[in-house]
Amino acid sequence: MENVAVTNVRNFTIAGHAGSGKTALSDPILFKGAKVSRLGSVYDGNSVSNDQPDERERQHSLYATPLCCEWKDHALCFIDTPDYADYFGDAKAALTVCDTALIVVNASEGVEKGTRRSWNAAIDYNVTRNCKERIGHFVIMNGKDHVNISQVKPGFIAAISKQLQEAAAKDAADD
Ligand SMILES: Nc1nc2c(ncn2[C@@H]2O[C@H](COP(=O)(O)OP(=O)(O)OP(=O)(O)O)[C@@H](O)[C@H]2O)c(=O)[nH]1
Ligand SMILES: [Mg+2]
Repeated sequence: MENVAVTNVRNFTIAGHAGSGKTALSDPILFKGAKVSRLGSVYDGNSVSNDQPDERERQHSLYATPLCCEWKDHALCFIDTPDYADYFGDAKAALTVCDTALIVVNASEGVEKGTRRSWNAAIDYNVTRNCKERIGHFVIMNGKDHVNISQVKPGFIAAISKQLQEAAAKDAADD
């Protein structure tokens, strides 16, 4: 990590609805980045991110967990966040300190309450404000093995983006 140029540091927050697979995305990133030698699993209770006893017991993230690894001359510094209502404050805090938000969406469920909440928080906290490239927010489609992939392609991401933009506009109008 100490040999990585500052310009090659990427930081992002992983947010989204509970159970959409935020932690299940975090563990393989660490594994692929050779930070850990064994792939962690929420289900098996050995996730790197869900490392607290109450997280392991409930199989849900309850705290924001900062993680890091290297990937192709880049440092990936990221935060896996909870969507559990009482703990969403940690997700908000994480979104205030990152350049980019990755919003994980379950392919079979589409936009859910927590998806909207995370998306809106990323906008509220203007996540891209410190990022010179203005990378913005990414939507990650997860759980593709749960659905017939031909059902979600083509246009799934475009449809999700449209739904999120409409939801953000509606939520703003309701405020
Ligand atoms: N089959 C399948 N299971 C998945 C996938 N992604 C996640 N899961 C499983 O779904 C469950 C929930 O995944 P998590 O990664 O804990 O979800 P999360 O978004 O971190 O949930 P919270 O921490 O509660 O907000 C776990 O048992 C995962 O193993 C996927 O793409 N396919
Ligand atoms: Mg989690």
